[in-house]
Amino acid sequence: MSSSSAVSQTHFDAIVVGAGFAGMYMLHKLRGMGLSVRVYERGDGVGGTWYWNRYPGARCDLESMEYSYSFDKDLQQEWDWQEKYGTQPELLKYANHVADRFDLRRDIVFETRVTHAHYDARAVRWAVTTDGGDQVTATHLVMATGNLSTPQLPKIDGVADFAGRRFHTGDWPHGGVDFPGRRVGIIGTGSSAVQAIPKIAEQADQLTVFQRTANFSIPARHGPLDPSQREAHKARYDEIRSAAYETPFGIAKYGSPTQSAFDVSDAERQKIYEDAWALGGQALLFTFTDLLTDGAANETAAEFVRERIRETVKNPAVAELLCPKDHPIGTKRLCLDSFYYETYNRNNVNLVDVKTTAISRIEPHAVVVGDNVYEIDDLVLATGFDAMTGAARDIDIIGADGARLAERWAAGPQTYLGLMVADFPNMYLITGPQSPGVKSQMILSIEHHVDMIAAMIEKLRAEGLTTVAPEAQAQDAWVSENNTVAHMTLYPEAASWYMGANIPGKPRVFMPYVGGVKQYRATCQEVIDDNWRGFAFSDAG
Ligand code: NA7
Repeated sequence: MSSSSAVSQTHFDAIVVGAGFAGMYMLHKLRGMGLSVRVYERGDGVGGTWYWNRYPGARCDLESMEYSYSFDKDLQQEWDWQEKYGTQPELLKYANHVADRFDLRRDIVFETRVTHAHYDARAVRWAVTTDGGDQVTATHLVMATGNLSTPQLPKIDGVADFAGRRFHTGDWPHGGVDFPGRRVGIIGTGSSAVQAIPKIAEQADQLTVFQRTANFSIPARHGPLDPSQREAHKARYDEIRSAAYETPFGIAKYGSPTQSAFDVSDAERQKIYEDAWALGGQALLFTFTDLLTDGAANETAAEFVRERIRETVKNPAVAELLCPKDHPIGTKRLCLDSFYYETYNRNNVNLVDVKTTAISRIEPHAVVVGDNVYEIDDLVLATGFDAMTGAARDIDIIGADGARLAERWAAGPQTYLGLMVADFPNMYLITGPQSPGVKSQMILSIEHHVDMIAAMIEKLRAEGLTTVAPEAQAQDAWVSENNTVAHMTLYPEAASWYMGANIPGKPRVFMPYVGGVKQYRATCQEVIDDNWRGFAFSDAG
């Protein structure tokens, strides 16, 4: 909880919504500039995604040496990651370490959800209301609300009436859950399920997986981080971080490929895929330039993975059901796993296709699919999130002249650089839609945005101005650029959460910027060098 002196204060230079990795660094940065800051966080601790997603097997799908803060050299030198890919407990420990190290908690109000944020043009202030009854104002409002933070219950009849234990992977009980002796049903086969299924299968009496869309998954090849490798990485940290800025996804390990899948012979291509598969992680997607732009090139990689599935899963019918055939590989988030496909060789695991026949209803003790009744004790919903726009739309945000964010975004998000929204002065998004965010090393993108937001606030201060907001024209051009770039790729072909396709009724618009981190950063730098082209800085007071 915040200190009592902070609690009694009612006006702040900035309010930050969310104390995940974005909110924590924003707080630190603004405090360092001498601003008064209050952070509201709905959990009772820091860490965001890593606070909520505590399901068995939860891990980051990017390697820890890269998926970590770079803003403080001492922090990155003193922290010793133990595993190649951070586990949820390790990532949460890191988040808490950062909160302690920079004394962040004194400005964070936990277990409090922001419900309303209304801009008062006359006062040049945001009025913010919380579910805890706080009514405070701030000159700047920063949405550090995350991209995957609004868990979705599936719209299936009876889901609310399930009488056994019911869990969502994105809101998992803090004490953990034991499954021995239980018949468990899990709905969903996205990244969360792919990580959880092997772990739950090891414990449960019986695990039934309800699969609507088969996803591509690649072995992560996790393991402990060799201390000598860790030290070697640390010795070159600055160089590696800088190299990451020059890559498409902000990941130094995966640089830009240089040749087309058809520049090599079939045998050479096969060998390249085999090497990438042996290496594990996302390497396979970075083998050729055209995997995400050319359907035929993509199909070579997709079929390679299907062959691995058929090789691994002993029952040919189950293997075929697990082979993704309705979207190009990489156009939905590529899953990384540890023995996911192998799990289907266990005799306590059953795969049910709910694409051909959808789940009809959930009964108090069963999932019903057509004529089949699957009796279960526990129901795990690995059904994902209202991604990228859900958290911001959950808050009643009203900008200048009564503009409602939810209405402005009714046909899809509209932003300038994924950072700000026209008519919402002094409201900033960290890794908002139409920025690389989820299509990049998230912490790198968070740091980039936090630094840009801080620079805008600094500019206002230096020039004695009060408000900044994007110009409508600049925003329209960016939205259009975002769509153009997306449609040069295969991404829009998949019914993914990137497209809003997992939420009934949500507009189908491709939301992340996929022109790459390098290009995005170059564009932002040009904007800044051109005196923040497209942003209107003014003295509204
Ligand atoms: P995802 O990737 O959105 O996966 C959700 C899964 O749940 C997916 O397989 C969905 O099938 C399935 N789903 C959702 N609703 C239903 C219904 N009604 N019936 C059957 N199946 C359903 O969420 P995750 O939590 O796994 O991962 C989110 C991100 O977190 C991930 O990309 C990483 O970045 C980390 P569908 O594909 O829609 O047919």
